[in-house]
Amino acid sequence: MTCNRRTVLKAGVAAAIVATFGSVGPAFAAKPLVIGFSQVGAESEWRTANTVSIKDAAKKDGITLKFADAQQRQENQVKAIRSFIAQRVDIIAFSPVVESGWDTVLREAKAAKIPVILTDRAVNVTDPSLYVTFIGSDFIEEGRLAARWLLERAKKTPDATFNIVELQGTVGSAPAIDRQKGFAEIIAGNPKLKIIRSQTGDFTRTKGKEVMEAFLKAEGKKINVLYAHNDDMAIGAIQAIEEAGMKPGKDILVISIDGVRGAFQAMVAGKMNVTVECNPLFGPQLMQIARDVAANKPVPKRITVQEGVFPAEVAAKEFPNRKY
Ligand code: GZL
Repeated sequence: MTCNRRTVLKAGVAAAIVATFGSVGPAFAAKPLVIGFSQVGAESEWRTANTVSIKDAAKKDGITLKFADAQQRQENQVKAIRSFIAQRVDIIAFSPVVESGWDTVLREAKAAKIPVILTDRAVNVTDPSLYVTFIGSDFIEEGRLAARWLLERAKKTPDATFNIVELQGTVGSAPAIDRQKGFAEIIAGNPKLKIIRSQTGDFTRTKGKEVMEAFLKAEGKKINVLYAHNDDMAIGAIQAIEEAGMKPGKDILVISIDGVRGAFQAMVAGKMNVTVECNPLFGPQLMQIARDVAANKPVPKRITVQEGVFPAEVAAKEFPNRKY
């Protein structure tokens, strides 16, 4: 084909594209999806891994992520969501620091026709249409799994009674409410398993240590078991137990939730007995769901993340495979 004819052909194709799409240039580079994401904070190893998973997945997927860290304060999340609405993002996603107090701002998102995806933690709202779906773990089941491990362990010493102290997560948060519920459900009515103290450590190592120090001062050697709602509080408490001259994992059994690296290191060192996995690596799932929501595809109202239980006996073998 002569150069002249090729030029004429190209001009004809370009004219056809302009006639169809109105232009040849940017129309073909579809606008990237824009997600506004409000994260609880950076309070634990789990949270850090969750943030990395979400940011990496957005980058890999060519999605523009507007990320806001709320430093564990609800008012900062409300502000971030309002800013996302003002910026007309395509999707709002967030991990609500506590369950209640979201109706007003979610109604504003609905009025602005911006779909909302919940991740990690649930909300208590009067109108479930205020969010499209919730991706996260079953915290009640995590509490049950933690208690079932203790139930099995208790069978080995049929005459012993286990006095339990409980380090709860952030007051009013879904994981704290549900991990307490699930654990209590399994030990209910069992005279050998008794919770003698329960207090929030706000999911952080520092507060976990502080509260465990108070428990030890009040109850001392009466304590047989620590049930911590996350590994960071358990790791802080382990320090307090050692400073009190007791052996964590032996004098006081340590049961925890999350399955972060620090927990596996503690189990390999014989200072923690079991951790129930709570998988933070749902960044890729979130991006896929956001694309489906943006394309008006039907999505389930509840998407549960699968996870396991890791007793100390398997920690050394499992540790190299851990991804967070
Ligand atoms: C659970 C998540 C909790 C983790 C903590 O999905 O919300 O918050 O268990 C984190 O480590 O702080």
